[in-house]
Amino acid sequence: MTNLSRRNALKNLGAIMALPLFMQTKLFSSENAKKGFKLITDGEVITGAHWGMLKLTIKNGKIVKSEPYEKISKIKNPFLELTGDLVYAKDRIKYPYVRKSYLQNPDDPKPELRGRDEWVRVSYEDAINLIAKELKKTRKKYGAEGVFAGSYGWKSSGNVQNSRILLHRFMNMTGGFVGVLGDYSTGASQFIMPHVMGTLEVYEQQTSWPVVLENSKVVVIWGANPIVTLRISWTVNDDLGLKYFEDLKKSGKKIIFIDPVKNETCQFLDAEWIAPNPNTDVAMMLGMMYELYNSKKYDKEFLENYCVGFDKFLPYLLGKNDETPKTPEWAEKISGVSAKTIKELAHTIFDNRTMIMSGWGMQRAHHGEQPHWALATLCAMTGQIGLPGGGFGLSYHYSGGGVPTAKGGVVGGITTGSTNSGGAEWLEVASKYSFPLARISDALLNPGKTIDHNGQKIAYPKKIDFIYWVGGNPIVHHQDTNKFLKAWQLPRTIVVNEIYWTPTARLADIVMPATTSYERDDISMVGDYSNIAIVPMKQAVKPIGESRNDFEIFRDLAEKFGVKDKFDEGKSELEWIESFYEGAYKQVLSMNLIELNGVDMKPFKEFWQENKPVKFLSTMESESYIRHGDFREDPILNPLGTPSGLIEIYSETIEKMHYDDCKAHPMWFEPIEWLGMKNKPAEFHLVSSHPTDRLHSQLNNTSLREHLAIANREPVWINEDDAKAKGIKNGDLVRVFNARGQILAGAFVTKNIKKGVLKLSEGAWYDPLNSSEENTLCKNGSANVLTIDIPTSKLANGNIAHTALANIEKYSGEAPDLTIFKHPDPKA
Ligand code: PGD
Repeated sequence: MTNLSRRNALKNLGAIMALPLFMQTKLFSSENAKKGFKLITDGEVITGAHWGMLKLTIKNGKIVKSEPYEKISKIKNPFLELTGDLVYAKDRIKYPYVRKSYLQNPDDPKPELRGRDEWVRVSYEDAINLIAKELKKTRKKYGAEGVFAGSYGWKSSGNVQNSRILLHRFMNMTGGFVGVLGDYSTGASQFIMPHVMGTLEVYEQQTSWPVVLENSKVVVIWGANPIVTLRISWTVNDDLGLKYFEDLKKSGKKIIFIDPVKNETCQFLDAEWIAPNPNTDVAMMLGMMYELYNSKKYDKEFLENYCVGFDKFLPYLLGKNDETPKTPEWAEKISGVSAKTIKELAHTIFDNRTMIMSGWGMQRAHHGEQPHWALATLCAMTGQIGLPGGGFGLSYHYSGGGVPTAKGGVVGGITTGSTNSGGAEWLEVASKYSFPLARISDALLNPGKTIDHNGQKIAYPKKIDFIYWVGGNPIVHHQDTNKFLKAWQLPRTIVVNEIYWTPTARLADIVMPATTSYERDDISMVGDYSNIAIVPMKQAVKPIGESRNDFEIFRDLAEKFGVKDKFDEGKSELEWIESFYEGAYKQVLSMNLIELNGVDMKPFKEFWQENKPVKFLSTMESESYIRHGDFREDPILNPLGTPSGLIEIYSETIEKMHYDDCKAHPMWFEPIEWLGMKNKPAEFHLVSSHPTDRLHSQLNNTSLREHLAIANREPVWINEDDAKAKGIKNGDLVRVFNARGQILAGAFVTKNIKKGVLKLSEGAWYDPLNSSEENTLCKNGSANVLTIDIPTSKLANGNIAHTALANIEKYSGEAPDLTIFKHPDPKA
């Protein structure tokens, strides 16, 4: 931002500050703050979402059409057409609401009535005052330790309206909060892989697709569904990940697919399907390693020069200490995959240049630290890590991993403001009390408890009395919903900024109406790994009802704490966007890319007015990128970030932790529930994969649900033989249940799932039949009602969503109506 525009902004602010808060907010969201840019009421607006760049057609100020700005792959992405559904959804939260008992007496708010109490509509100003007052009260009584604002979730794209960061920014500047460690996606791998490979691996650029397409002879996709998951990205989807999977299909390479479910990707690629029992991949990998060792097909030189600890792992593999050699026959008994197939697979990946692309589902399981560690060990034995098209990659299924990175400008984003805005001390508080995200129920139910985590001891906060959640849906995303609901009753205050009346919003005390990203201005990069473009995310329509941008809500709250100036640094939302854009523009100018690469990038005003993305080109270097290629070339000059600088098959760091559930080398551990266990508590293994027709729980309230629901519920996949044995027919309403809970679902009878396995995607909105009754039936089919809430191990404390047994039966009762998509305020 130029000095002049900053001075002007400050001058304007001086005048604005004299106005009452309500009017200030109005002014900020009005044309004045838009520096002369007008809302397009008839025409086209370009914007972006997790599912890609969008072209919206606007008529009379309403969105009448939503389509891809451009489509690179031929794989259809129906999410791109749903913008109208999202903006004009019947269950939009249009006004601030407070739960009646909370409003009557915030000191005795009857938390047990959450989800059942009446909602009272209040003015925006009253809601802001109430949040500020109660937050101050909590902080005074319990300090930063009393306020949880870890607030995890996939929110919406956009670098300014990043709701979680804005929440943290506000909390940091006003007294601190309890945060979290890790995430749900890669809770186990992001803690184990730094011990093994020295980096997270799960969020790193992969060997580039052109290198894979040119060099890999075989591609193994192990536990992933890229055709589905690549329809979304954390920033704005570049569609290139899908395009490369199309190229893979066309290449005619041998593709092997390992998954209990023959999912959309396996079907699309027409791949060879190997179906292990859920949670038994490590046993399969060990069987393959045994076979390689036994047939002397392993790269001794690689193990000696690039790895440590194979010698210490070998006795385990050969069964020297536990009298259990991990033979393919041993693996067959556990995984249900024949020893013959395991042996063949081992030879195939050794004899051919093979890229093993693994998803993250297998690490969202009990002992989820083991699969990716075992995979790294297997690939170390083949000696292909760091070779073109060989080794393993843990991010090809996510946000376009492997799509070559472009050379261009990168737009910045709003920060937590902790370093330059006087928040450092609070950051310390936040980090002191932060706990592993997936332990949230445990932390609420066991205040002050000390747990082990990655070699450290962590004490939970002594009293979390205030929760502020934005951009996430924890009632749906967290494991063991019935347990979580008990934990959720403990804090005195729960505030949620939401767009829709999600299950989480319904279980709050104060609900702030948030705009969708189509009702506000923002900016984003396109392609998490490719950085292929900058997309203007221009406001398309006026905010619905009294909904506000998260930026406004937190700025107005900051005002109540006297830190508005620190919060917004004197800039309007558009000026923040401008400053981020200008940063990227400077980078492009300094690299002379306009002349050298023909990049069409102009100063901000023209860019914003032009309403089209700025595109960048990938480089030769990024197209030929080989993950760990430099390490392979010279492990002394380019060591890994592990203590030894090498791949740690045996980790002395982990050995020193003395954990019983994660030892110093990869191992097979029996999960707490699985098909091979004695005295199974239920008959089927339930996997709760990421959904085909949603982004987690987002889009469940759109017309897409109506097309894809079965019996008006979440579909549950069941093998045709299992269905026959249970008297279940395709389309039947079924009850899926275990000791933790029960849900209704619609049966999808198919041969594309292994016998004994059920698939129910995560993210269906929790819809209790009778919320005052314990373990009540979820009418819509939320998978987490059935999952287990224990940690992967003491090392990572990740979630174990994919470890759960459940029963299934045809539902004979009368089908109850769904209520979760209806507006809770009859007057609204
Ligand atoms: P979303 O549905 O994306 O799920 O859990 P997550 O909470 O991220 O929730 C985002 C919410 O943010 C939505 O309700 C949306 O309306 C709201 N929102 C969107 N934009 C904005 C905004 O601008 N402002 C505000 N205030 N709100 C906004 C996902 C989580 O689920 C993840 S990441 C994973 S990997 C886990 N996966 C599994 C799994 O595999 N299996 C099971 N059983 N459970 C899982 N849970 C986890």
